[in-house]
Amino acid sequence: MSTAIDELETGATSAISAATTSAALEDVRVAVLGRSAPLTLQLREIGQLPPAERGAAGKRLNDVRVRLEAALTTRSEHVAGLELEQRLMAERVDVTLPGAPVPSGGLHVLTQVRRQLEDIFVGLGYTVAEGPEIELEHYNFTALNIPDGHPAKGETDTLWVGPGVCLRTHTSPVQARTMVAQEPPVYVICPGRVYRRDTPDATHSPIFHQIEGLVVDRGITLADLKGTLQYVARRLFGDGREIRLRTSYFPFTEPSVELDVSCFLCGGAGCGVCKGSGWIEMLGAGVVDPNVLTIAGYDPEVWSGFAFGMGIERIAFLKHGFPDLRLLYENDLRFLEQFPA
Ligand code: 2NM
Repeated sequence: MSTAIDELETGATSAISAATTSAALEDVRVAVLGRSAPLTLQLREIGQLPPAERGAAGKRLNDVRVRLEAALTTRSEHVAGLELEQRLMAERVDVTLPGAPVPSGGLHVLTQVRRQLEDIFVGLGYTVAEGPEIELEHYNFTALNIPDGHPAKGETDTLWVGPGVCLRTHTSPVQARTMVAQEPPVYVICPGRVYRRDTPDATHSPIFHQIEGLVVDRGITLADLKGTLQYVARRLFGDGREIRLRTSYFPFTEPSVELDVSCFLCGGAGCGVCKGSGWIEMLGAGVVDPNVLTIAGYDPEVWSGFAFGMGIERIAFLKHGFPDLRLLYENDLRFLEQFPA
């Protein structure tokens, strides 16, 4: 019996050491110390032994049991440590790995062109002024020498909000307000959204964007306008560009001109973009009409100025050559992503 118990203990001890998972160790525990384990059965049968043998046999079996329980506890702690280590290895996170990419937005191509224009003029010493999009008739028309009955004031071109109040049809009213608010010299540009009664198509939009500029100082002439805008055209479209002025008409300037820039595609030889002329219209401009200065409270005998206005959409179109203005407003990423910034 002594030998059998020794063998049982040896076998149980090595089964305990061999278990490498807590599940396997639990199976061993049931097999070694469970209700139907040999050791348990033997302990239960001690009562059957002759009374003289009971004490020694009971102590012997119980010692084995205590040692096996201790071995199970020790092994169980070891296995728990192993399992924790395995889990930590399996669940390890490499915090140095790059994260999932987050797509980042960019500036709309109109914003890019507007800022480029602002940078050019700020570099020349101009300041940037803004004003209301809902404008008084006075600043949108009257102060700009646009008389009652002028077609631009009519229902067909202007969106009237109420009597004497409209959505501004250009950013010139910001310049009219600037003149009222400050004494010359004035070097200002006015970027912003403007509104006209137009049916949208590839080249028209009822809402578009302008940058207008105004200079008022002593001795300003058409030559200052020409030199300034030649510099701007070359900054925008490249050093090789030429400009030309064609006579035009605006109510607020006299003389008035339209400024063409030599075609960026053919360089002036004539192509599809410039429709064979070699020139592309870039903006309107002129020497500020003395009436406009007078309405603003400036003495036209002392001060003179030039002004100009351009469509930002048009400049963006001339720079990038896309086929349809409406692409600028549809927010189709396939279009917008072609102008990363
Ligand atoms: C243009 C063309 C020519 C212009 C004039 C003024 C003001 F306020 F000084 F009278 N602002 N903008 C102007 C002149 C605008 O746009 C085609």
